[in-house]
Amino acid sequence: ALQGGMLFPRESPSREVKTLDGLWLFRADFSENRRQGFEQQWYGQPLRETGPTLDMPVPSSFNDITQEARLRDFIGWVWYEKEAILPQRWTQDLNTRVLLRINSAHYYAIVWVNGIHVVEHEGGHLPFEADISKLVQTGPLTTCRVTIAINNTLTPHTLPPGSIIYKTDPSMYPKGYFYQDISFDFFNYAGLHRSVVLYTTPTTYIDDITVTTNVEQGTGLVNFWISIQGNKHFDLEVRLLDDDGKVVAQETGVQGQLRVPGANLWWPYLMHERPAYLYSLEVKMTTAGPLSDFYTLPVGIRTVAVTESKFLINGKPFYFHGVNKHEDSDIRGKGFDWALLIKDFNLLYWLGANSFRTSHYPYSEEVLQLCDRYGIVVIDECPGVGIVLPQSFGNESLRHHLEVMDELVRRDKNHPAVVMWSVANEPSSTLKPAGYYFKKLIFHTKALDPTRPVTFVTNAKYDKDLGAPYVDVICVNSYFSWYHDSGQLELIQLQLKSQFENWYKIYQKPMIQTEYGADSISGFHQSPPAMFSEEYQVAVLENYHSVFDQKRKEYVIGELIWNFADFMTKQTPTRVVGNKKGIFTRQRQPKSAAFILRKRYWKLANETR
Ligand code: BDP
Repeated sequence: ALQGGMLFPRESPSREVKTLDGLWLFRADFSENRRQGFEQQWYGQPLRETGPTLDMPVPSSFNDITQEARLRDFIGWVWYEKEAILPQRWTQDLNTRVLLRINSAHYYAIVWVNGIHVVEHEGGHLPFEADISKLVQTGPLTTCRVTIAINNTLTPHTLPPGSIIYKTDPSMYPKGYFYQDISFDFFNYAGLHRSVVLYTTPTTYIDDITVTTNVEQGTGLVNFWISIQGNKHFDLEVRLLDDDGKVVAQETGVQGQLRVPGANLWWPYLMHERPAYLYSLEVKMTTAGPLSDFYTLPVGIRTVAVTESKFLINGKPFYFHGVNKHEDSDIRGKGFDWALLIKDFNLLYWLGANSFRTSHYPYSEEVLQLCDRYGIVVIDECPGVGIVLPQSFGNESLRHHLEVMDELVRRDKNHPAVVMWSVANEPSSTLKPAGYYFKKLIFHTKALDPTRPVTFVTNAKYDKDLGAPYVDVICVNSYFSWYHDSGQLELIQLQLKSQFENWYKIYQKPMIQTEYGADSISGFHQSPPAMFSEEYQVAVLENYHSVFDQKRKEYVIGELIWNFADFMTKQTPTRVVGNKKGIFTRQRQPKSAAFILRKRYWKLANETR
């Protein structure tokens, strides 16, 4: 079990936040064993004194920043360093707690402050932090040196998994030659992908808040659990404010229920004239002494339920018409970027998309906060992608996968936009150990969060999938007329109908087409349609849509296009500078398919209004 909460750092009268974004010093360890940085203790001295360094922007992947292929394709340890200047009140007030939080470091990270080891973390998509109060509250010093070593190596037990392939034939490869093999279809970008922040809390503080909501005859119920660390004696006031700032309910204590008669519910956008309604949960902790702590959490009151054939939000059938995304763009790779984020949300509106899946890893918290505000529904996926090797179903892998679900649920549990967890994408779920693996994983996730359905996304055969019995919603990916029967558009409708009917016959659970699509290179035209042309991508979509329109009257509850935008992959003979299944280019310009979807999604949106 995890120790402590992971509340998003927010400013409040008792909390300050200071970002360390900007330029960091950077050095990749190109030594043969990649361990020179440890042998020479680069963390124990200013990085510039260890040898040549580069300026590296944070947040960003490091891969595409320079002109060096050997940095783009680097495997091993890279070192980041930044000198932080701290306000005196942080370093001199012993009632202040100073935290260093890293929102994403891909993949394995070790962190030192002033040469002292403070925290390590495995996994590239979830935040971690260290209490560095003792290290910075030592005297007149108001600067501190933050050093972060990051290793992007993936093994059969990491998430996502990968393997290092060693080549030993001296007539073919130089001595010691190796490369990273992966079985997922996106570039293994690495670095500090999200913000690094310093923030403060008082030494007795609000450590975590958990909120679940329900609706009983128009009365919204907000259940809360609050954990306080530090002093055992404190008072807690909890107030719920509507979006005019009016207090609508209040309580005291670490646990309780707020009742909101005539509550404004959180609806997906377009499903209601007041969608995405958010209340604010104001938590105020006071102690007998001078300490108090304030934290405000946005809260959406809504319910989620699954029947044999429907997905219900606030008791009303919800149809997912949306996209799969990636955190991916030119130059910055997987680095967080506000401009890109808002552009993407504007494109989602333009499309009329009401939902997306965070394929194939947890996205930044800022993305989920905007989904809460805009009413975009999210299937929150963990980095369980490319689980195909038998070793990746063993105990060591499962243990880590369970921990990742702990961290994911801890981070995202309070977002009304998140309506379902996805524990994996296209694993080899027909392998023998997959039954036990997915049973454990899904039960564990349901125990962590009994309020949301759990799924994983499959491309296995309907009668051979050993994980499917445990999911709440059957999520299927298929690429008819693309990866098999290539070019045979006329087969799509028959094959898709069979797909849905075969699965439903066995499971009687609602189904989402979680991926479908075709590559098209923007500007390539062919009539009659041929693969890789814009016309072919359009034709694939139209064929899928005609079957969706029959089956959504029954048990098909959603369609998510693969993919929102073109994205980078490793180099292979099937990828033309990345995956081109985007309906937008990587630069976010529409292909013909985007206009087809736009028409369709707005029609679907207007139907459900
Ligand atoms: C699916 C994967 C996705 C790929 C896509 C494709 O889930 O990550 O990018 O196929 O091949 O199998 O385009």
